[in-house]
Formats: sequence, structure tokens, C-alpha cells
Amino acid sequence: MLEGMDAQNLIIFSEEVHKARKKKRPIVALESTIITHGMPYPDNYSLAIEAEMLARKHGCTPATIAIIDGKIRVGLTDEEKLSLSKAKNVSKLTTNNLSLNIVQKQTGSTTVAATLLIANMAKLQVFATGGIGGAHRQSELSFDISADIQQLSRSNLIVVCAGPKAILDIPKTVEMLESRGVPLITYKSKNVPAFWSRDSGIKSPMVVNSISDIVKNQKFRAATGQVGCQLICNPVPEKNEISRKYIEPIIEKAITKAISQKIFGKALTPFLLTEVLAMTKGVSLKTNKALLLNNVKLASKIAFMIK
Ligand code: PSU
Ligand code: MN
Repeated sequence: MLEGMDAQNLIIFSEEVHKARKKKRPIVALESTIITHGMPYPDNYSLAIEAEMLARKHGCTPATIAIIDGKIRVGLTDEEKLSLSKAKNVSKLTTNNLSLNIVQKQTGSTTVAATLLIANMAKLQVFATGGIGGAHRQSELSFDISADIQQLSRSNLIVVCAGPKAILDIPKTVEMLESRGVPLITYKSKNVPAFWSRDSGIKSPMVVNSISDIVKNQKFRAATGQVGCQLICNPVPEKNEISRKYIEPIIEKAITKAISQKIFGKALTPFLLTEVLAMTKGVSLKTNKALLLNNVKLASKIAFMIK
């Protein structure tokens, strides 16, 4: 069935993305796990729509990526996004289960890792997400380190995020990225941001103050045959920030609960995000939305300039 097909032919592009590719207009890739496992309905749906509108407002074409009935989809209709938003038991796809999910004609949402793999196949250049996965706290015991890290070292996009998710061990995540040769670069900030908070207290390995430095660096990396993404960490806007002091005990409580309920593996990140949402009475959700939109805005400006 798949013989003779190259990577590009295995992808179904939406009409909007197809046109943008033909006319070489800037495209911003978006993931779908944030829709299915990152937040509840209907917030997930309204955010998915709002993120796409914002990319268009900045002159870019949004490309939300998912697997639907075993088809690799780059760009989804609003109906498809709605159905993913409401769906229960959709698989959370990363790099180890993406392929079998396709072969077995299933539907699944793509994490940062799986989205990066597909976006690279589609030759997209810029991707906006909320927070990346990384080394979990106590990963020295559990070995739970997101495949996002490995895929960031294999695809070649510019990834805009609000830092590693605050539920993680941020120093370990920063070290893992360095070991894999992934440049963690903060945008207009001396320290690494921590998703809901602007400052993790960890000094950033690299800082840029302009979009043109990001674009020039991408071109230099490509010209010199370097593999791997540039990870641009963009702190959440001040007005939407949750302070570290407030959120840290809440994260600790959520982790303690996860341990006592033996929640681990793929279920851990969604569990922790849901617990934090409940304990902050929805404030974390509001911040999560704001940081994603802030990242879409920066990603769109980068995509526009790189063209
Ligand atoms: N950031 C969010 N919400 C999410 C995620 C990130 O604000 O739901 C998702 C991303 O898709 C990321 C994944 O790739 O969580 C990481 O999961 P894990 O730690 O199981 O690898
Ligand atoms: Mn994991």
C-alpha cells in the first residue's frame, strides 16, 4: 500500500496549508496533544481556534497536526479540531507509537515529539507549543524523560515554547538538551522561563533580543548541516504570570498525589496538569492559554521573517 510513496506523499495537507506551500507563504505548525490531553473541553477547542486565527492575523498559515483514521494530517478543519477536542481515549502519540497508530488506522494526537517528526517530513520551519516535555522530577529513579528531548535533536525546526513545563526538573531538562546539542535560547530574558512563571531561577544558556538573530542562526545552522531544533523559550506575559512561590507547593502536592495513585508514564503529564488546574481553580488554564497565544505570535513573526 505504501510502496513507492515518499514522505511528502504520505501526508494529507488541508486546502489552506496546500495553498500556502504552493505560494511559499509562511506556515506555523501546531501540536494536538494540548487539545486532547492538555486542557478540558470547551477551552481546548476555543484555544485551538484562537491560536490559528492569531497566526493568520500575523500573515501566517496555521497547520495543526494530528493523525486521523490512520492518515497523517497537516492542517485540520474546524470540525476535525472540534471532534478531537471532544474525543475521549484518543492516543497520545510520540515517536515510538506514531507509526503503528497509522498502520492500524487509528486516530491520535501528536505531542511535541510526534509533531516535530511530521513537521520535519513536511519541511515546515516553525512550530509553536505551550511547554516542552523533559526530565521529570526524580527521573534519576523513574527514567521518565520525554521523547520530546530526543526529537528536538533530530528535527530541524524553530520551536517556540514558554520553557520546559514547570512540573519537570528544569535543571535536568536543561542539561539533557545540552547533551543532545539542542540550543536552548531565551527570548529577551536572562533566565529560563518555567511555563506558568517567567523565571525558573536557572540562568539561560543563550539569550537573543531580536527575531533576526533567530532567523540568522537558523540559516547558519542549515548552511553548516547542523541537525536539531532551535528551542526558543519565550516567557509568559507578565500580566498572565503565576508566581513560582504560589505554584511550586501546588506542583509538589500534585506530584505527591501522582506517586500515591501510582500514576506514571504517558499518564503523568496530563494528570499533573489537571491537578494543578483544579488546585489553582482554573488560573493555570488561563495562563496556559495566554502563554500559547504569546508563543504563536512570536512563532508567526519568526516564520514571516524567515521566508
Ligand atoms: N504543554 C502543554 N500541555 C500539554 C503538553 C505540553 O501546555 O499537554 C504536551 C505536549 O504535547 C508534550 C507532552 O509534548 O505534553 C509531553 O508529554 P510527556 O511528558 O508524557 O512526554
Ligand atoms: Mn514520560
